Amino acid sequence: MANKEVKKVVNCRICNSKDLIDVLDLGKQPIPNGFLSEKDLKKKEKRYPLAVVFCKNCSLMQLKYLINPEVMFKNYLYIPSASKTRVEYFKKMAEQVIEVGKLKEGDLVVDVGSNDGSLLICFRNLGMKILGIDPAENLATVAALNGVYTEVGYFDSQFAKKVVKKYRNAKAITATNVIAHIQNLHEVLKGGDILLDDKGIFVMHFPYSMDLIRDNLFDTIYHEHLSYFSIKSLLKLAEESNLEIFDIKKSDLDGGSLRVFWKKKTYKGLKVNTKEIEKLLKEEERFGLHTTRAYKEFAERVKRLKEDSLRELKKIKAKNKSIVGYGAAAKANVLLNYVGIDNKLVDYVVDSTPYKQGLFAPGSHIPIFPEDKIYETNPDYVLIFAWNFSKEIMGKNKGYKGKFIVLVPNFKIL
Ligand code: DWN
Repeated sequence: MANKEVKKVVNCRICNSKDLIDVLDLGKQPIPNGFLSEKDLKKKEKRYPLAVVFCKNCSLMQLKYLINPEVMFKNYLYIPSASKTRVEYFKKMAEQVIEVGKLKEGDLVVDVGSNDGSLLICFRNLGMKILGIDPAENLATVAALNGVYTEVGYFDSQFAKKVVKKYRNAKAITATNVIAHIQNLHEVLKGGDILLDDKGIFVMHFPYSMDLIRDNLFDTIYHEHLSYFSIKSLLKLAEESNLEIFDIKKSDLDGGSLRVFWKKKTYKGLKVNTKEIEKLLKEEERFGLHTTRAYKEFAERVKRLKEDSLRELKKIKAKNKSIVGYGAAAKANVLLNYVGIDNKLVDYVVDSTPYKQGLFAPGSHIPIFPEDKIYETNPDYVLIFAWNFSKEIMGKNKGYKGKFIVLVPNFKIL
């Protein structure tokens, strides 16, 4: 590879197969959370290839090209606490983990990819001891302000050994929207096995590939997300591990996610919900999620979505109407760059994250403002980029008199 920061994937990260089929190419894009300052705008922006392949053997959809995680995660601007809906989910997740894992007051919960500590705070409020693990130095500082201590680094078996030595085994490990960020999944499970108490549970939460494929959620494909999990691929991943999946629950967060519950194979205090897991696997088979056809059709729909969206937005502009964006999400940047939307079509984007305000979206260079800006300029249309939070966004902006639009799963005026 000419660019040393980019590595082409040759073997499937779960089953090692070379039978990887091209699915969708989203072109060369800047990293999705690579927001720019005014000074940065003068510099040449780095772009990296963004494409996905599908493993015919285990049905894991995955990125075709990987970039160095340090480029993406060392200084990270995304925080979950900017969205009320997500924090509500975290509260419920903490309650569920405590119930399923039969946790008691004072038990240790370790969150991998703990970010600003939002999930751990929910556990602390329920009487647990907490510890965060995250590679983002800037977020460890933010978490500390929330009273959450973070061990800075990437979670693997070595890191797990260090944590056990310094603290103790965890009664629960959580990992929300981070497993897809990690290159060596077998190492994550090894680390889980080391860190977990013999009667502990490891709970992972991430977007579900079946929802992504069915509903055209192509903008969740980006450099940070190396894997797009099907249940078939997860079961394959579990084969080599000392951990096993004992339950899987679906969640409607982010357009559809899975919550996957793991425990040590040796721990018999929790029953494996074989019936539910087999039911979910059958649903995938019925849908065709393990066939190349589903991915080819998805790619066709995404290409149409791009053409339709651009045409509709240009029609609006031709009538001299103004359009602004809502939610400078990572997925917003994928959509902007793939569809080819720039600051001539969208005047600005508003976002509740203080760290993003005053910056510019990578690639499109659209400026980011606090949410109130829409009441200053009263745009004709607000394009909701954070479609996963449409309800929350429309709910809190009842005073806005124009129209809301979404482009995913298809162009729609709401
Ligand atoms: O996995 C990941 C997910 C969970 O979070 C990441 N790799 C990165 C990130 O992706 P994202 O940026 O697409 O996530 P969100 O949570 O969908 O982003 C929503 C954005 O919208 C945030 O920047 C906050 C913003 N927002 C807002 O400005 N006002 C959100 C709501 C609900 C609002 O009312």
